[in-house]
Amino acid sequence: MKEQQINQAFEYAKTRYTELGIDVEKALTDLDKLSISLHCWQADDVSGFENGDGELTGGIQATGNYPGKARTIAEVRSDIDKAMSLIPGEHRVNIHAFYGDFGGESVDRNQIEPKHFQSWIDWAKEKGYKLDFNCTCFSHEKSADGFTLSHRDAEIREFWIDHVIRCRKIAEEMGRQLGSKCIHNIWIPDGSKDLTIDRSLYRQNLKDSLDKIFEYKTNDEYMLDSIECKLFGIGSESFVVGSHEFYMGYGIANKKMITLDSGHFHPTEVISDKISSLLLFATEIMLHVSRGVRWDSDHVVILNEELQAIAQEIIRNKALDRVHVGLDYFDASINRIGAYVIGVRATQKAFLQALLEPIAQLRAFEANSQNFERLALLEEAKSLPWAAVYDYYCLNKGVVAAEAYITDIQQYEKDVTSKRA
Ligand code: RNT
Ligand code: ZN
Repeated sequence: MKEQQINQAFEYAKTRYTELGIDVEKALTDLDKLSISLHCWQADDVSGFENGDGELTGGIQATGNYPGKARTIAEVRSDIDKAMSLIPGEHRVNIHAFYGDFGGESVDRNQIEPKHFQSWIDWAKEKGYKLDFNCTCFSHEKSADGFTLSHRDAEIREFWIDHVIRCRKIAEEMGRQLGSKCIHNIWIPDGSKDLTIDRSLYRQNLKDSLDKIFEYKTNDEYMLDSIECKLFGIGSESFVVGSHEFYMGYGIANKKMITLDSGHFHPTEVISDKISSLLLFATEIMLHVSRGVRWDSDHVVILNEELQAIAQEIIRNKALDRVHVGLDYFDASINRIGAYVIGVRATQKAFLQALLEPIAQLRAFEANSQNFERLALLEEAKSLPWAAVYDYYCLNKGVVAAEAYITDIQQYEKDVTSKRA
């Protein structure tokens, strides 16, 4: 698409939105505030860089064997840089503990320290990214039987408590050095394939472990804690210790942020409808935007109805500054850099659509019980020229507009990823 074309289409879009009382420039300023946390684990199928066998366990799976997966930290960073160059705006990178820069040494999870993440911090500083962080309580011999913080064995629980506290300290250091609060998210795989009798024992253990973890007080200028629930995983179909009720209760009672992952509920249950409830009781929330398909919770994010609903709920609630948006999916069957770019651009488009909604008019219809009018305007809003506004946003940010990123990624594949054995 030519620059002139983009500008012309934008001018038309602006006129159209103005007719509806919508300020396009304001929408663009707001969109620019949406800093999306890009998960580092799409680049290498959640393998990490420890010295082990790298087998992914914990009820999550990256299926597919598309060539070109990142094999080193340098390759992950290069792929993320490439993806970032095709995404307008300023964003964050979400790192997992097993992506530490261990320099070829075996460093167990209860030995990691901020120094193992200094090269990530330096890279982020250089590129202008902010960082988020996660403890890694899976793909490890001490999680092999499916339990970590809720384990029956106190020694195993202690190991993981130690790991998570270390991770919170690392997150604190990331936030301090980068001058932006780092969110440390706790997700554990704990659960079982089949009927479990003593559910309360595991949940009591998890509660006690979390209490111990949070006894270490971090500086909340530098980091924020979040906890993530799940309904079921692969191999933990019948019981998951950290259910929605568990973390919702724990988070509200202990003032910890709750992470809602869009793939972590019953296939017909959506997180968009949880946002307005949660925001009444929590100051901030974290999202793992994903796309569940049947049994899988982690397909590449696309511009579907639920993504649009998530964005609408945040914008209609004026909660852009209270909801942290991160992505979480891993598709090993397509070009992995392409997977990043598709997901982030889809998320931005959903937010832009929401920012361009004729909300005042819709609210007025609703208050007047004009429900036909409300539905009709919602339908019309879907086909307003928001895409022209997104193209213009890309152009303004010096990023290729529309489908042009496809050839860019093909070129990177040709030059870089296809050469990886
Ligand atoms: C797993 C959770 C969790 C992970 C990452 C790798 O179901 O969604 O957030 O995807 O920690
Ligand atoms: Zn998640």
